[in-house]
Amino acid sequence: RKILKAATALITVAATLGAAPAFAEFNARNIRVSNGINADHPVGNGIQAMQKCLDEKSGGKLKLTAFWGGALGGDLQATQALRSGVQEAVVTSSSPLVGIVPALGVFDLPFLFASADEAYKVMDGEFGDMLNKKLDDAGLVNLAYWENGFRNLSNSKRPVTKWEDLEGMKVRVMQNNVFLDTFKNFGANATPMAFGEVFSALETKAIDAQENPYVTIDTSKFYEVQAYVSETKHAYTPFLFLFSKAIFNTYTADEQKALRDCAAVGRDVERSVIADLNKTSLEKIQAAGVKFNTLSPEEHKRILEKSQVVYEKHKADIGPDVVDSVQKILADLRK
Ligand code: TF8
Repeated sequence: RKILKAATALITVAATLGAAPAFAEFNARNIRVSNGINADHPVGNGIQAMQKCLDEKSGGKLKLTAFWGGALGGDLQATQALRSGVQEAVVTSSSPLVGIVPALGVFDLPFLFASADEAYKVMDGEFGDMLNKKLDDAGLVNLAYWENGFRNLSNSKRPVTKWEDLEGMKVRVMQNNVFLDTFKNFGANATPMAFGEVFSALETKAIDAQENPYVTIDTSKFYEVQAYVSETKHAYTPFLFLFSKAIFNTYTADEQKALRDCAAVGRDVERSVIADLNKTSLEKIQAAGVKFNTLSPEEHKRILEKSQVVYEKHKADIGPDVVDSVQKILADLRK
């Protein structure tokens, strides 16, 4: 009888353990998140929201520690650290990673997306999942597609109202062949350069121009060393919230799920802060004396058409199926 009693007690304990403790499957984890941009970029708001969500789900066990301004290295360097399992996470543009996953180059194609909404539908749907599989094969778990956003051109020379204005302009581009060819095709003197070097290259006039979303021109202070900003919206760049697959695989299923779910919560906050800040950032840039112009609809159409050669040139590298697939999704969305 004693044995029976003991056994029953044990079963009761086991049942209680199995049912209750919400935080049983969470271990204390310190997750370093590398960022090339600065803490006041909306990614900062996204990470705060993600942390709050993780606190609730993990009882404070999963902790994000964000590093800013490329303190842990640039996009590519940090991503390689994830692949070799020495660093947990990075928020990076997709563009510098095309050497690892060529299909990511699809996002670099000029004028691919006409609106942020189109980009969200493509990234958050099956197409985004398909690219996530390719990232996974390369040792990278993409928790969610965050936003870098629509890119605009700033320079120290002249207003750019038509593509001929770019003739001979020294434009810094990301280390990415689609961007390189897009700007070469306009007649610019395109120079690939890591993001961390851009501010001083603009300041010393080693380069004339760079292109990034308004929010980055604001938070990375490029407006201090530029005289003109032109709304070109020539490309939309996603941010990927990447996790080291080697490290992710050592986490429990609950931890993995919490990270994915909370990365989506952070994504929504980050995107909405960008939507608000786009306007405020542009106002701040103009208030600092930078002259602003948009492109006329006719010129926008002309530039878009001139850029189609870049699609032809890079389709084979990106993967013809990948390019065809995104174009089909976009055509359906535009019906
Ligand atoms: C670029 C990108 C960067 C981001 C950031 C470093 O121009 O747009 O702003 O990738 O994370 O290099």
